[in-house]
Amino acid sequence: MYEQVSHALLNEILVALKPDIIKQRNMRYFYTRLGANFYSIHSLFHRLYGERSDFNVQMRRLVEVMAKQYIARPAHLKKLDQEREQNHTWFLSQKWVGMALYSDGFAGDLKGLKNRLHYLQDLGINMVHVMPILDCPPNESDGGYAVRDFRKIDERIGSLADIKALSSSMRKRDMLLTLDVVLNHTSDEHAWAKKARQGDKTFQDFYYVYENREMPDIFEETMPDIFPENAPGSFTWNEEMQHWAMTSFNNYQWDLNYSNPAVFIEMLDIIFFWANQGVDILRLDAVAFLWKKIGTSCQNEREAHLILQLMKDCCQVTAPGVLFIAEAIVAPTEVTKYFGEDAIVAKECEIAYNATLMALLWDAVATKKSNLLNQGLKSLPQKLERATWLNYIRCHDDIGLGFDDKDIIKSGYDPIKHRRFLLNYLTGQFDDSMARGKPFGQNKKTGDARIAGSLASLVGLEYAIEADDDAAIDQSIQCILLLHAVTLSFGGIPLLYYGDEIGTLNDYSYADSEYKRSDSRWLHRPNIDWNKADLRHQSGTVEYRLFTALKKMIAIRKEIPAFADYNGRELIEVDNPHLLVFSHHQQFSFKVVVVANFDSSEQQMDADDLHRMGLPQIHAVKDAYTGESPTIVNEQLIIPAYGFYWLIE
Ligand code: OTU
Repeated sequence: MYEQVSHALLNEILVALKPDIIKQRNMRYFYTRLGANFYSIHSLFHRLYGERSDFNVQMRRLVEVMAKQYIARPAHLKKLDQEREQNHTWFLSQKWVGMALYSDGFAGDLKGLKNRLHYLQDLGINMVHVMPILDCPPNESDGGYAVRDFRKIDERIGSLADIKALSSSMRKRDMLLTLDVVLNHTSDEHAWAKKARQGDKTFQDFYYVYENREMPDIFEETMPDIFPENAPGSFTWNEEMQHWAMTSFNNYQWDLNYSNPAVFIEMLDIIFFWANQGVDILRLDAVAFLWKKIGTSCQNEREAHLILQLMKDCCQVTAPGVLFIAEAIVAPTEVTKYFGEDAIVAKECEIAYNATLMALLWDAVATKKSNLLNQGLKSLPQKLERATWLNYIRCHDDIGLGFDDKDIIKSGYDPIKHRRFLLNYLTGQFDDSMARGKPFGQNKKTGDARIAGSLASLVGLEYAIEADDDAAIDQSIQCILLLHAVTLSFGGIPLLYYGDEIGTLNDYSYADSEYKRSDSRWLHRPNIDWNKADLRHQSGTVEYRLFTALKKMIAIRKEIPAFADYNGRELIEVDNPHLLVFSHHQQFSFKVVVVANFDSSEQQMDADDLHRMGLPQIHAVKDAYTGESPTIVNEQLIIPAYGFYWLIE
């Protein structure tokens, strides 16, 4: 019955669209895909907005946007859509290796980035997440996440023509382009917010605005502070509008109201706009926050998932080759839901940030032990088959210690004391810690705190260079490589962070800027010093040692099909608290066993263990990274300090 209703509506919509669309040829794929997805699109839209009297009008507008953007989609991208539909697990391959970078910090602007693509290619990077580039206010921009115009590029960084040139140059090099769509909020200077401020009710409905504190007070009872130091509370009074606006993040970032279908349709149109510029992957920012409900934390609500499912289904019709990354820095049990639930293929986002692994790796660095890492990974739910992780060590944000208290307890620690230890260790407050992080987002109410700092400075390289301590320099380099050896072999797309490939240290200059001073994340958003980067050609330098080793590691990863992410990873428990051991097995490819030692001294593992991991010929085993046999003494596999193996037979 319901199916018939939705079918009748589809026909009605298509008839209404006809005069405009009938002139267009090649709508065949659009119609086929719309037919295949309409039932789902209609049900989701109905679940979200079915109560409204203008439901059918909004539904028609939704299909109109899909059709118009399909017509606008360039032919070469339509061809790519078809190729990817046919090879729909293409992104699970081990050949993808990503890097996130700011185009200005990395190369001045978009033109500069295009000129530096060869550097990335040389390292082996073939997926680039270009951090936010859209028009935003010059100062109150949250590093580009407070967007003023979703269709305009920040003039300081470039133009739409530059992005087109960049994307076509990347396409020729077989590199994927990733850009952000900031779904949850706009800058308070966005045209919608300006109209809302001037009293336009239509646009006030785009946000959560209230004339008195009644609703804000109720919401704030359960909404956590995201930026407790810079922007406590979740609402901001606007003098001009004489209303409160919901601002989960900074007070100049107004939360969009997705209970209004007009907001959904506008944002979908923006997704298509960027898909049509040749972007391969869209990073959907802060997806956990998309639905607000009184009495909840306003994160991970069921409706937030429905919105993402609807976006995905609509994208399947108009630009099916485009993938979504879920940026959901949430509990391990929540994060896998952003791939989609109850579905064999991902029905929300194909890719998600693996913040769990990231935080656990930092625990292993600080404790030199792998017990919580192992425990946390055990608790990470299985994901869907057509879905994959972005595995990273550092990114432009802070390190949140978001692991589960239960896992901390199971690992033998007290949650409060252990988190305090990690914060103190990573901010260098112990004598034996060489880490140079800074606290971020300290919350006096909850005692919670996160950590900022560059990878190199966090693992002690900054300290070691200052102290002119060669052994400590060696150790820091080894630790950087160890961490990459894990993200490159875990299963999923490794995402390096720009500068880490040459050991870029903390950048303290942000303290000079009045607008950055209070946000310690700027500590690790560097401007690349290309004179230093050139030292990568000079043997013996830190830059050379890191760059050449990572380049080699990336090249080898690409040659090991077992690293493709077909959910074949198995965590292996061994009798040594410093080791992380896991294997990948796949039906038609050989097996690989990864062994990582987080301790600063050499460790051993029973070589017999390799038997049960599926590598029976112990003496025929080779480390794929060095190409040599690993050291085995008295039937013990020897793993050097901060060493790792990628063992194959
Ligand atoms: C994201 O952050 C971005 O990565 C941040 O750079 C932005 O400031 C923020 O959104 C607002 O646009 O929303 O789902 O430090 O990890 O805010 C998680 C906390 C997010 C970030 C968190 C994150």
